[in-house]
Amino acid sequence: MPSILVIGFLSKYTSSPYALLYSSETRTSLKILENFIAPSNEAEVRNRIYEALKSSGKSCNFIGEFLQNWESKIKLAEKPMQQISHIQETPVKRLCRVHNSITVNGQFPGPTLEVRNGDSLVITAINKAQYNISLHWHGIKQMRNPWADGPEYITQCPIQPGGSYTYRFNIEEQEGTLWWHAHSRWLRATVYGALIIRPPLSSPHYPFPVLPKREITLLLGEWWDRNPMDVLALAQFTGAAPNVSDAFTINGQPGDLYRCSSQETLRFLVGAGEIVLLRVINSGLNQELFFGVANHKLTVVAADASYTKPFSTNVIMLGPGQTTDVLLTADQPPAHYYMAAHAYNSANAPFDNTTTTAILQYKGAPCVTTLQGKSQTQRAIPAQLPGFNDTATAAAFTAQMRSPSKVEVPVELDEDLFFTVGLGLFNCPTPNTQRCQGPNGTRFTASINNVSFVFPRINSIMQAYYQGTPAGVFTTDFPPVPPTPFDYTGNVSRGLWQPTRGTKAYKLKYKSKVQIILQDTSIVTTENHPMHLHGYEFYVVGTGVGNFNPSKDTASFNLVDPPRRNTIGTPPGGWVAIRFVADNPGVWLMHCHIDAHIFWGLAMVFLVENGEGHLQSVQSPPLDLPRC
Ligand SMILES: [Cu+2]
Repeated sequence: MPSILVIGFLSKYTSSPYALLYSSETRTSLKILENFIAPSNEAEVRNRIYEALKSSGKSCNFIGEFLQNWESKIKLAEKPMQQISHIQETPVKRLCRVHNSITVNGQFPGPTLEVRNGDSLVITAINKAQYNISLHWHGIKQMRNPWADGPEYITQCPIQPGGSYTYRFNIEEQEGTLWWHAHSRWLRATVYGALIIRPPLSSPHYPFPVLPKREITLLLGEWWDRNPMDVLALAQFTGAAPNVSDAFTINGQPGDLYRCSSQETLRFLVGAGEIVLLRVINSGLNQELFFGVANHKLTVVAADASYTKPFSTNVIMLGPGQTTDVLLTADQPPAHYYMAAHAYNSANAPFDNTTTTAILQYKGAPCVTTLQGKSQTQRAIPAQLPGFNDTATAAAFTAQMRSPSKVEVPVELDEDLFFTVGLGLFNCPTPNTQRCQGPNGTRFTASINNVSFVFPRINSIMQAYYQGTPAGVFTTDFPPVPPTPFDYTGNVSRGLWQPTRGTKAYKLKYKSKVQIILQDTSIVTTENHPMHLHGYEFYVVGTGVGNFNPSKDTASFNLVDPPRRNTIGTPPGGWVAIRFVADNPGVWLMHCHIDAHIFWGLAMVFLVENGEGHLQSVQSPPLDLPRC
């Protein structure tokens, strides 16, 4: 007979979630988990209950019985729609130290938004922190509604301390895994969470070859053992590269391979033979990541909230901003298996070479008996990940992405844009001073088509455009091609390493058909730059190494079933071609999702003009839109 009944439920929508467990042995109820942080989904809640039972001294066999009989009865409380986001300082202990991290509702990572295609969301962000902040709903198209997109000084002024702003937007024709994060300097290091869009109730099934019994959301993050805003401020002062992170995390937890972490390593329970949908999100700031699960194949079924033609792989690679949904079949002997992520480092630059882990635990995984006669769980089986610089594996993985069937890709182009994407160095009048600690006494910078983007301060670009007051905020002379053509991936003359600064937008006519070649450069270093376009999804029609050659490379484009994404990496020392129809009027940021690069200027803005009439024009701004 099981001796524990779950009589209370966890709610992810209260500030101090808890579970009540009733013990028929002692006829007492046990309130646990009062201090636990961020119950983002049921699997995690089950895991936390398991951990609480373990630390309450129950034997492995007892816990096994509990899992077998009762674990499936634990359910999260039904939602009210998440409505209020209190942005506040919260003590978070990682790597043996407590930091006052900026969080949403005291949770790290922040609450998961679980919605359906067609839902309308109303989310009030109340800023109780000491920093200006804004929130971005990464991958949501925000049709005609740039006001809810979030990047500070692009579509809104940031929410000042003490202020609030209500984001109102609809989910239109989108399903899958997205996420939300702060879009203000480096605050997204701790202000982020998953945004899961399920199919509508009218047709609730996933279009997968097999249907999952469980879903597990994995937010891969980066942790600094100091205030990330100070890391950024130091780099901005010195001009050198910012310090790399001290840990990677899975749902906020570094896992077994870091100091003071293994007690809290996340465990996700799975029954033998079950099919699990893993929603993997790279919410890290600066690092592309390889992810894999020991001894398990992964079947990719979606990326960036677009379904893909299923394919099998041992490992996936995600740049910051990207998401990948995979199906995993629990077809291995009952045991504990590591789920792990570490860097894919494409650049010639320092990086965090640590590995984050969580554990996939089979129900019925055998207990072992220690010499002292205690029962305990087995060690987890390690995951095999590619080498840190294994570009071949990263490229082979990305190359397999396809849309499920034939899609409508723009063929006749109205705009044929060629953007160089890369780093640079600003020379200093007096090299090697405190403010010039970059290579050879310079300051790091980055640019697209030799323009290093400067975020405006007096107004957001969207507000200035809407009000007809662009002067002093932005200009519309962003170049469609590099001002000086050069051998982009060759040995670039030092005279081309220094871009100009500017806040330049590129105008697009409503419904124009756009192609952009994103060409990485070898200035300072070649690198995978995960380029993210706000307000759109685009088709990735081609990619290659070296310099893009239109006469040769265009012929190899996939115009039949290319994958649809919102973030795509330039191969290091190569190019990637994307296409979309500019049917969403407004001001939309395109930028590298490596935060170390965006503040150096690796960004630009598209200004998509209104079409005809109300339904092809930007909506009116909400009354509570923050002012600068
Ligand atoms: Cu970049």
